[in-house]
Amino acid sequence: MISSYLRSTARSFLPMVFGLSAFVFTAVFFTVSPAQSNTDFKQWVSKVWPTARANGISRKTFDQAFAGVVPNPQVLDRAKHQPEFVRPVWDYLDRALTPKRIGQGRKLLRTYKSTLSKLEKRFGVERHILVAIWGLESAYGTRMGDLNVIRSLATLAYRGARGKFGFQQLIGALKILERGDISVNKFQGSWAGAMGQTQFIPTTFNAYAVDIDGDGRRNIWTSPADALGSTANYLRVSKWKKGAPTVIEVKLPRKFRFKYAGLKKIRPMSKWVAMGIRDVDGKRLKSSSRRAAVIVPAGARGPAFLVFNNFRSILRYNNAVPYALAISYLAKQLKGNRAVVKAWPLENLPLNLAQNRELQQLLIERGHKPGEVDGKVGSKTIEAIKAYQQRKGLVADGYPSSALLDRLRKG
Ligand SMILES: [Ca+2]
Repeated sequence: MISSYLRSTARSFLPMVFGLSAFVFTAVFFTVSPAQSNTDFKQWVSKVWPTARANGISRKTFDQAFAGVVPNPQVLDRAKHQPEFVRPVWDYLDRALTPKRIGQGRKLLRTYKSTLSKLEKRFGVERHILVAIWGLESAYGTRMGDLNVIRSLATLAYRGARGKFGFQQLIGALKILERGDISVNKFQGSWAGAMGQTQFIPTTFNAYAVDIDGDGRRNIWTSPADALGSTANYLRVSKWKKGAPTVIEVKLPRKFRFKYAGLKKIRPMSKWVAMGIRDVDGKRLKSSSRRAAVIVPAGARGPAFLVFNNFRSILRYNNAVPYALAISYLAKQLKGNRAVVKAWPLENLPLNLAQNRELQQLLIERGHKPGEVDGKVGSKTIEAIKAYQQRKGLVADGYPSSALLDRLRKG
């Protein structure tokens, strides 16, 4: 998992998983007896009813949804779990862009050719991106999670550290049942309520899911047309632009100043071209007013990319740069284009959670402002690293390497 990168949107806080890894089952979770805790839970459910009713849920739907439902300890366990190690971006891409996933995607492009043509026209989103998201979210509909959605979300709302999220999604989930998009016995998803082939959370589903096959139900579980269409609709509202670039691997000039790199440092292509940025083969890029940012996800020694507005649309689906790179490159490879050219700096391993916290603490002690000491490397931490690197005359790429941590430790 790469959760230190993650601020998900379509799936909220849900970490990027390739299918469902085995749950670590905690046999003894509740400090009170299960019977007592189930009684408490029932009382809690009765307090959910007024809000549900106010949101248009019928008593019948409500009772059916909660019939036999008790808290799920597996869900709480997953919610508490914070991965200690950050997966390197190249490792993430390796797992995402397997020959198997690429091969299956190419086959499905042929199988769903007419549906995809229809979706391209209606939503203005290219087929390769839709299939790439399908491939990464649910391995093309083969790994969707088989937990009872109401049970998972009620558990999070009742006892989880993510109570507010759980409650909001629980009400969203009840609305889905009320509308009849799916029956209660087939209402399944991941531990955090990400559902079906698109892995939408209920509020995303309610806002953006669409019925493409025309049966009156928005079925992202077993209808690939509805799932692909719902993804297309979500990208459309995320301002996807058909025919526009997503990401281009580039070659930075030898003396590139890394203070210009970063997702938020958006400039027109004409500026980047004038700075001497070329495509990865060294060819001149087209100078235009199109806006882009330069990112170096593994630091100055790794590959560099120009990312465009469409890249941001993918980030709205799941706000993690490795995820957006994986989707972009899966789409490229489905199209027959090549993978990332420059070698990743494999020795440049990312720091783990505890090391990132230490790094942030040391940066604060040196007078920098990396934001909260939480082990998560966001834009504030990156900017603080850059400021420190600049002050020390280092290449200011903002990458939290172990060499950098060593240097900070020495003072
Ligand atoms: Ca349908």
